[in-house]
Amino acid sequence: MKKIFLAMLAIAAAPVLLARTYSNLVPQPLKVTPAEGVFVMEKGLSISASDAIESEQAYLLRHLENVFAFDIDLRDVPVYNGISLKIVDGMAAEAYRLSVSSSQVVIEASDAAGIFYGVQTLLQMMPPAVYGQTDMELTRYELDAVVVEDAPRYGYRGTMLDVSRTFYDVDHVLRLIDWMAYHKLNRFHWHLADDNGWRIEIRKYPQLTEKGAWRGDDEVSPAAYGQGHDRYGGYYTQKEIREVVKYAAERHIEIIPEIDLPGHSRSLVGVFPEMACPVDVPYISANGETDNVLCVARMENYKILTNIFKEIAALFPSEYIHIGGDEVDHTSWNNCPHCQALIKKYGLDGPQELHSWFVYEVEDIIHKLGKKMAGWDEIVISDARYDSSSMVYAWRSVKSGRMSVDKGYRTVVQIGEYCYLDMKQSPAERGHSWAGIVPLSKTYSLEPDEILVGAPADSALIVGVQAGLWAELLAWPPRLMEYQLFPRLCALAEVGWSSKDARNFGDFEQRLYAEHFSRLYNMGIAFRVAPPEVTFDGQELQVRPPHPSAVVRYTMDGSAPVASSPVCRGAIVTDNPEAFRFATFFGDGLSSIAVGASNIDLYHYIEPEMTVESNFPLSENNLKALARRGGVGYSQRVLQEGDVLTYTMTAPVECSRITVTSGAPSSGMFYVTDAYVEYVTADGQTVNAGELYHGTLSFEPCGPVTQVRVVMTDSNDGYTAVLHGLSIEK
Ligand code: TNX
Repeated sequence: MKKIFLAMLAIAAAPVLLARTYSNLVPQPLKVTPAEGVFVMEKGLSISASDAIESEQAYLLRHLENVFAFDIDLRDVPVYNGISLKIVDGMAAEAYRLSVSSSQVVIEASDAAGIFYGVQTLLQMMPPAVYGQTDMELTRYELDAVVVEDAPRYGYRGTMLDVSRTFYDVDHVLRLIDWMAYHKLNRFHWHLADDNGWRIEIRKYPQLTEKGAWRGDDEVSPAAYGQGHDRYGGYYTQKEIREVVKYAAERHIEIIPEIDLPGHSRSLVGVFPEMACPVDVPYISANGETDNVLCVARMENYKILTNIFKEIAALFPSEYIHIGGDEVDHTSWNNCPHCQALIKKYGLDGPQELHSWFVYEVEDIIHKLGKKMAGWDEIVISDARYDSSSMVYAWRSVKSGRMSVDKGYRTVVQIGEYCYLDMKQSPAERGHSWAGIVPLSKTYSLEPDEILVGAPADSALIVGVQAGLWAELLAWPPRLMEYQLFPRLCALAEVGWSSKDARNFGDFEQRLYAEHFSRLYNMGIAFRVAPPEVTFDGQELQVRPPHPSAVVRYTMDGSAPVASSPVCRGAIVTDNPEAFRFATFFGDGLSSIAVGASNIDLYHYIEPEMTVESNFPLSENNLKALARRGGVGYSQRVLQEGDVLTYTMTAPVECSRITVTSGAPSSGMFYVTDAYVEYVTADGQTVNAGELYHGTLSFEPCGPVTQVRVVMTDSNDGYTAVLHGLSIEK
């Protein structure tokens, strides 16, 4: 007991006793040496910098202005009692030294990027309002004296955003670039074209954005991922792209554009169907798309790609262009006489080598434009030998990363089980789970050197790490992009920046809770807040907040807590534990998912006998499965208006609530987009229970129920719809 008490005291007391303005930096710097004294920031404060780093000087000024009531002078020569930004010789790329003494603050580096990162560290020593959301008018602020000597572990520290599946406008992208910069991330991988939207204006082919950027009933691509019958989409003009590139460069972020080929090309093939193989064999890609693969043997395609990449090369200063190369369905190639003839002509060993042949051709196009090629790790499955400058993004596994470095390629680590921020953060949350559940601790635990274990490859081939945010599940609910990115992106930033030895998850979490969450909040990010852990011990609900200072609120009626719900301040004695729900709150408006006690049944389900029928194709086994709670059935075609799924009870069922749900069990994809539910009562009444909302409807029947019908009112937007057995509560 005493030991536990002391340990608790240590956790609780440490930040109070030791907190300095430099205590909670993220990512953790290489070396922090405390010094004596404080630097007082007050009226008369100046920031000096030479012309070469004027932009960093202005950036620092803009942020400091968010907290100070007084004006700050800009100088080009250092003054006593000021902040000086200085370019000096002899430091590594991106490295900086930040010295705070009682007389001055000096940031030194050998390049502007280093100065910029020194500025970021200085901002983290300021009140979080420096990021601009909350009002602050300080007349005085004391910085604790310290020397921070810092340099990144990796030169490539990235974030990939898929803007094809969900479109993010320029404003969103610029905000993400700001958030990346605050975390010393320096590569933005812009996934600009995939099956579900072509997002970049190409002057030579205006059709690509006129048609390929939009989905909906009358568009070249039908809606996807639950967008129903809305027309949706968007694209960036070349003018906007230039603005974003410039904005990113000012924040030392390089943008690597990606056009995903030769699979994931539905938005291209939808506009130019002749770019696909001239065969009519159906296939469904890994993402549930059809007609999304380019023909390798159609030489005209390479001319079109050359024209497209020519414009892209001119827009992006990055030395790399990413050409995708992932998840190609081989069906059309296997059936295409031209592709088969090409295989024969060059003696290729099947579709995997045909894939490489395509990548060689595109690599050649990229080289002729003076750029280097990057691609997903499938491009190195075959024995192909691309140019040694080509860069591989390892995403499938640690093993595929090893394969890439073994073959001598520069490799970016974006391995799904750590880096895919579209994965769920806990089982009850939204997201994919094919690469597992990816909580914050999992992302933090990524050790890129792991891909070298058992293989004598050159560790310098690991150029860095990257977070990947795929967007097929991000259109709803609002701001899910931020929820998925943060705080996991903070963890990844630390993996990419901090030295291996400096990394400790407990310490990282402590810094997050003590200060970094407030920074994220002030950056305006709707980050994920972790729910409390709740258990029932037979008498009391035991509530463990995610961290000691977290605010947990609760309800007693099964509803999700809101900002005005009472605060939970300890254990709750109750004989009705099922009714309680808890959530963690942060600031104004951020809250976690609502949870109940994890060790009891929160709902009392009944499982009455029933039969299920449909007037659309569903297998016998699926129909049987749908007669049980938790059972799942996949429609064998796109649902249409007038399709009906009917659950018929063997005897009238008395219950308090019935919930109709749909969508793939793990991800929620392919839910029923347009339908209402009606039920029949024991006395023969038919009652309309309402429309499905994002594939779900819960209702309280007005009497014993004999039948429930799901009636489709329009066509669905996936090649299948995933239906579920009813959940019926006592
Ligand atoms: C795999 S990662 C994909 C994407 C999906 C993602 C979903 C990669 C190169 N391909 O097309 O969006 O999984 O997690």
